[in-house]
Amino acid sequence: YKSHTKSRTEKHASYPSRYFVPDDKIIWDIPFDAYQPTEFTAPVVLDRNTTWADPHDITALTRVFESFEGDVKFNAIGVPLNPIGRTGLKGRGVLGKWGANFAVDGIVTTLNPYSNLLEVLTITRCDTGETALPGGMVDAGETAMGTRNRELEEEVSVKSTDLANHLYEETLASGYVDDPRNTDNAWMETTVIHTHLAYENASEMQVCAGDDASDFKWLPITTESLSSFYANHGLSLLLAVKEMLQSKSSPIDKTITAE
Ligand code: RP5
Ligand code: MG
Ligand code: MG
Repeated sequence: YKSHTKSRTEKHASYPSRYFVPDDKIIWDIPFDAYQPTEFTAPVVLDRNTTWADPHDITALTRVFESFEGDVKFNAIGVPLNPIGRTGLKGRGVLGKWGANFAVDGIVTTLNPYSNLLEVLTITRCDTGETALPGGMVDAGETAMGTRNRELEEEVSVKSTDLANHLYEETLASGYVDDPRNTDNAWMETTVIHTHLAYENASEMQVCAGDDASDFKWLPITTESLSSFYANHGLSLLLAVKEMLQSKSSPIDKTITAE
């Protein structure tokens, strides 16, 4: 199944410890009688003035629960269940929405002619200090491209006009994110948009970190760098690069690959 490791083992700085979920006890259909996850929903999520959060009383919610992972399952009292399985924590943690919390991530790549390596524009996340793709939550009524453009502007000062002359652009299959903030009842799902630029355009862009990014970096894509990303962003990046290299409209000579 989908990568579901950080959702079970890592935790946000403010989270209590997760109840240990072994590999063979992830899926809900497998009985796990001893399972007693701690309930945790961050005070900011419970605050009535937090506009981006659902009411804590789930019966007061009228919206339909949507997910890229298919029909949402519910427990006996109508609380949505993580589509991949147990995380060792119930409640919403720091996530505002019950069920799926939708985000969009932007992959911006270029081929560095000096190193002959593909490079990706990454941020350092303020919350965990990890290298990540720039991205963020979808605002009400926003399209995926709208979120991508807004988040790139907020986090790395990249404007959609900087990307207009791309050599290649593709939206990847949307789905579950193995995010350390996930719980049994609230989880991240994302849509990834990949844009590949000519080196002359990428190197001329004025990049600057802001909002929930403390730094940025054009990172060479290597086996090592892919394994150090936040959540499953390294895996998303690998799939995006593969898709680009295999596509009919690939801007890159097939003999050149990421290391
Ligand atoms: C991840 O959290 C998504 O892939 C996206 O990168 C990010 C969105 O949350 P914030 O950056 O707004 O914290 O699951
Ligand atoms: Mg953001
Ligand atoms: Mg963000």
